[in-house]
Amino acid sequence: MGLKVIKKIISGNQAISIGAYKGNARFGSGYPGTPSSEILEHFKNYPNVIAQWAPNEKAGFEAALGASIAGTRSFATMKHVGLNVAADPLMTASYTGVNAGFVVVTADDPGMHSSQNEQDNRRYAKFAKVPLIEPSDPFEAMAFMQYAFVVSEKFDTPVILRSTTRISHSLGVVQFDPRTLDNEQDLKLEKDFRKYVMIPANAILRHKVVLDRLEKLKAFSNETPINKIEKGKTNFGIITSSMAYNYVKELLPDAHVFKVGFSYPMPIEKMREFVNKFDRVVVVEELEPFMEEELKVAGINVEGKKYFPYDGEFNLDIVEEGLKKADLIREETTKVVFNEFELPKRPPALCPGCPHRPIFDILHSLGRNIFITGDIGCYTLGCLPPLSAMHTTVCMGASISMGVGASKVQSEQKVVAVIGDSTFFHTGIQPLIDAYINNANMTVIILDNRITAMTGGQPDPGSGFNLKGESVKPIRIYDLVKSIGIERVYEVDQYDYENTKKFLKEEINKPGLSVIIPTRPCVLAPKKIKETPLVVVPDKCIGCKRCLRIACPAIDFKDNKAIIDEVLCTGCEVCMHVCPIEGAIVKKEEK
Ligand SMILES: Cc1ncc(C[n+]2csc(CCOP(=O)(O)OP(=O)(O)O)c2C)c(N)n1
Repeated sequence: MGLKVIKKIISGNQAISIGAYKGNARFGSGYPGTPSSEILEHFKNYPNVIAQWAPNEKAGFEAALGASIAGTRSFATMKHVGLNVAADPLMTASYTGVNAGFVVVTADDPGMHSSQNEQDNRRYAKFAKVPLIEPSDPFEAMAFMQYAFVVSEKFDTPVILRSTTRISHSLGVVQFDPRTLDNEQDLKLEKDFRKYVMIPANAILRHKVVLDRLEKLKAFSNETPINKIEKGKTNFGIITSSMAYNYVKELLPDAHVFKVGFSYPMPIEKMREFVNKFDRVVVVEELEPFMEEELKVAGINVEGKKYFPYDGEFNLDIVEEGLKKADLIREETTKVVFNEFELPKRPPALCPGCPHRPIFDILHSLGRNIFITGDIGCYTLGCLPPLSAMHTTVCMGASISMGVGASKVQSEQKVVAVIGDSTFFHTGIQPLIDAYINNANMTVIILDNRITAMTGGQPDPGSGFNLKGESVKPIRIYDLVKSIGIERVYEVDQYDYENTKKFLKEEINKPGLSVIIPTRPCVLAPKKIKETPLVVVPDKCIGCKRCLRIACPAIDFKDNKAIIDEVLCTGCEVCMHVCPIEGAIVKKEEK
């Protein structure tokens, strides 16, 4: 009886998880971040696998590396900026190499759909001297992930698999047999002092191994079938990879295309031969001129970024425009037009009932003499008008540490750092220790909604459950902060608006370090909160618009009066507390 072949329409992220499973990976660890989060969420559903969220990407990477050395194929997932957090182990894991296959999945975000920058993580492969594999659709995402484990073991190296938002989140047909190859047993745990203990004496030797491996990888890159030439009829050639490949194929179906799947080290000799066959060769790549630079350094004459932007996500129009500039397309191509009409703009907003809202409204009302260092999470929306209560946002965990610096060098503005619970566990703890040991004069607000809301509600160490949904004893942030030695630590109920406001004002104006933890949970996860909605009593509403300044999507304004959408309202009562007129906003049942 033959094996049943499954054909499914799935996302790139689900395909990566299938590739991992088919590649016999039994351990996956990572930290959520769009567009990578769904990989582990899918992987956890396979039998006999361990899938877990780590508090940050460095911890996730190292857990997976440890599993590899202990003999189990493993992988770590993260968004592109997550690799900055895991860069420290990456650079040295290149030296140690692996035992069982070890793959680092980075999902980059060209266009910054949900990121603070659009760094091109192909550069990390060159920096760490490890191989880089790039799929261009969900089918390849599965197949290349599986292949990545083979490459990892063959060359004794971590392998980076780079996806992008468009590949991770788009759907494609993926055909696979449920459980075929790579059905090997785990390897034995490996103890090898020279290989895994990177004291200088060993690292000096291992660096030479890395350089030698790189030469072997260069040769392999010229041979691997995932670097392939698709013959065409044109007198020019195109070199492309990742999502850009799909646009090229759509716009230039007859072109000779060198499709790169193994992007570092580049298949330079194979490319040299390819380029020599044509009058002109143009490199079409999103973001950085990574391939173009490598080719030019090798003395290969190609064109590229002079026709295409260095920033933003590619789409069909952008690639077409570039190809026209390069004079490779003359006539208009026929395209499906998706956006014939302008879609209304939908600025991001905190959800109705979001427990972050009252805190930012209070901070806003405290005036101009506070400097608010912010962080990354749903609460970053507190920077937008009308709340406008955040003055910096750089990267996860930076709120507290930047606040330390700001509080040390000036005394005119009182410093308040605002950070979420998941972000606090990620990279906020050490900065808080920094604030404590250096006597920072600041207030730290840890918005403990007990979930990683921004990325879709993944559990964090304070949630009380793990990626598999099993209960675990939550870490109480209050206890953690107290254990550092900080004396002024308080939990507050921010729906008790007046008292919270009074307390925050007092604390922020006191000298020294204090930590305030608003404890209301997220209204969406893990349980959707929906209490009795509020209504406006039209006769009492004076149309002052104070309630509009809390930016709740449930509140609108018509005929000079506020109105509340009962379907959206969760009954948090914040609007009722900020309203200056007693009885103008009430619970529906009291009307
Ligand atoms: C290094 C890094 N990893 C992951 C992310 C993606 N990300 C942005 S905010 C965030 C955590 C948000 O959770 P929390 O701090 O609890 O705030 P909430 O969204 O719940 O308000 C994550 C995972 C990122 N921006 N940077």
